[in-house]
Amino acid sequence: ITTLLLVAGWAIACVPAAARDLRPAFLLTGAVHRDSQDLSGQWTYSKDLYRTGLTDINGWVAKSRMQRYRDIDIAAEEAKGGTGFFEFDMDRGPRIAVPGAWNAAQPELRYYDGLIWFQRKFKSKPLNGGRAFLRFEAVNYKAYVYLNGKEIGRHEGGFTPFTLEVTDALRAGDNRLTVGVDSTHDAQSIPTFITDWDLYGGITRPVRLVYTPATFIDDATLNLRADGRITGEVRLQGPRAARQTVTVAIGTLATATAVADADGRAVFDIKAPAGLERWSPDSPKLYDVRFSAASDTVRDRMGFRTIAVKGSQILLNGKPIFLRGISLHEEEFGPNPARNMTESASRALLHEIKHGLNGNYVRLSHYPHSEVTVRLADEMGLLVWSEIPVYWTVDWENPDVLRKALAMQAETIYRDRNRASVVMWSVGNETPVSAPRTRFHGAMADNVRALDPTRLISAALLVERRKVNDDVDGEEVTAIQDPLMDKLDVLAVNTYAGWYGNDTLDALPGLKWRVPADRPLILSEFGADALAGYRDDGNKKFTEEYQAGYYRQTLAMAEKIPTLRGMSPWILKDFRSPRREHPVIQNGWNRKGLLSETGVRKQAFGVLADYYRAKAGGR
Ligand code: GCB
Repeated sequence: ITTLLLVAGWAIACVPAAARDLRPAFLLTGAVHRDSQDLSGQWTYSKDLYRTGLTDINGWVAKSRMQRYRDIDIAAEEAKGGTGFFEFDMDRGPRIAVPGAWNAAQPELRYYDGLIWFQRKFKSKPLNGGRAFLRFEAVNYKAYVYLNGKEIGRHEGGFTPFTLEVTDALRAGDNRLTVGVDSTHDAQSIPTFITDWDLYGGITRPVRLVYTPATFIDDATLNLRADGRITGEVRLQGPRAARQTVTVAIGTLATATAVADADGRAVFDIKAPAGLERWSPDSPKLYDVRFSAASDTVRDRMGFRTIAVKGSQILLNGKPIFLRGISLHEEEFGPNPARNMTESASRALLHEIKHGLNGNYVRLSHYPHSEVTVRLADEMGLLVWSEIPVYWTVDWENPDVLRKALAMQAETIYRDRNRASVVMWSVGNETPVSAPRTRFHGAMADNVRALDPTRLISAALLVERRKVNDDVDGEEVTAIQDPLMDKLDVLAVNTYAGWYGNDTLDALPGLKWRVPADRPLILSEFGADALAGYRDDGNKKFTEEYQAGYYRQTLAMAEKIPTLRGMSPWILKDFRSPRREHPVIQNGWNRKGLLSETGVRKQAFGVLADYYRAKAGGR
């Protein structure tokens, strides 16, 4: 039924808000390791600001002349002469690199916000009784997918993968894939149109044609639990899915088998093998894990670790840990980022965190980052905070919006729950407290807990400055006044005292914090803009000296919060934001990076690196 609905309407629209099981119709876990064809490369495109390719006015405008997805050789039709005519031709359109955001591709597309059609022709191999799927890692923000002139599915949400079956629509030989991408955000999208980062429309992550046998492993997951057992599940799809024997092998350490139920679901609950090395940032051990059933095998590289909270401590593999982190947007180094996270781009960024800053943690803000980044975090040893863009303003009372958020959250969890690096799911960023908003986040937190009970839940909350008359008599304190705290494992706050507002830097270490004594707190953000190379004596905002001073004083303040268990200051590098239009300093860039957009270190980089070196015990 889900498949039928998926074809008929929006992939996310078919899931009731109350449903716990938000499993997408197909996951294709481990797709990168499967028999597949990468459709990256040069595609052609056609702008469609008035949405003529989708809008059908009485059947005539769109149908006859403007439907970019028609499977038709326009040049050949025109050569015939006669009365037929077309106002598009995807075969002869301009070229653009996929994956990548269109904003970086052409000056005329820098601030284009709307619908663009993309086309890629490709040859496929014969299926011989097998099945084929198109897997998109991300399309920002809505996608309309057609293969050989037939609609095969739609998706909403700019940062999560979706998989559409094309077994019946695919031709052995030449195929025409057309994707309409609409970057428009509105009051009901997630995020809404109000953010602090670039629009970045397009097919921003790889697209793959994946081949599977008729019965295949769609999902396979394993997790180490605190009690030392490894639990997980495998889900088969296809005519022979029921009652298959499923085998899992963890490197050469252990193998186990389980028998699938009538729905093709097999459950594992095994003792962790003796000699299993725990994954950690210091020792990011990964195992080659293989799941086999019917004639299919799925492999993954997986680490095993536990994460928990005890009192005010965060425990990794049972031991207290301090999160030495930084926040990161998905933007590669360079003056014109295209949000095209290649392995080398991502490695360069994570390398700065791990080895430049002496970090062990990264906040992947404000949305799920590329799969390549999360896999590299596993490989390089960085703990990850993962979030979806439920950010600032959201239409809290709209059940459709909640449904989108829950579906997006589920897509993220299903994508990344085999990544040892991911230790925390965040359910929101800086959303002003109100009853409808807290209900919304509460539903999200319950959803996360149901989908993945093994990881921690957090949210980046706002702090309040207020006067109190009890224990800190008459003094102003910085406090969290948010009922959402009850749903979270780790409290997190964004604080900008000394940047926004009128506090002097000298006042920061003296600010009094009042936070729960028995719960871990992390500073999910603090930061200040500085233009690389703009120097002064330290009193002027936007200079490197001011930013460095701000870091020194904020870190001094942080040292006085007894329950502080980590931080991810804002932000590793300058990033594009159309809301930042100071004509001397910003010109479309948020300058809170410790690195300039091209990777030049500002003074504050050294301040944080020294602090983290000391925290890590001088290593
Ligand atoms: C915040 C937001 C972040 C902004 C940052 C800023 O609190 O979470 O998205 O970019 O502040 O620079 O103001």
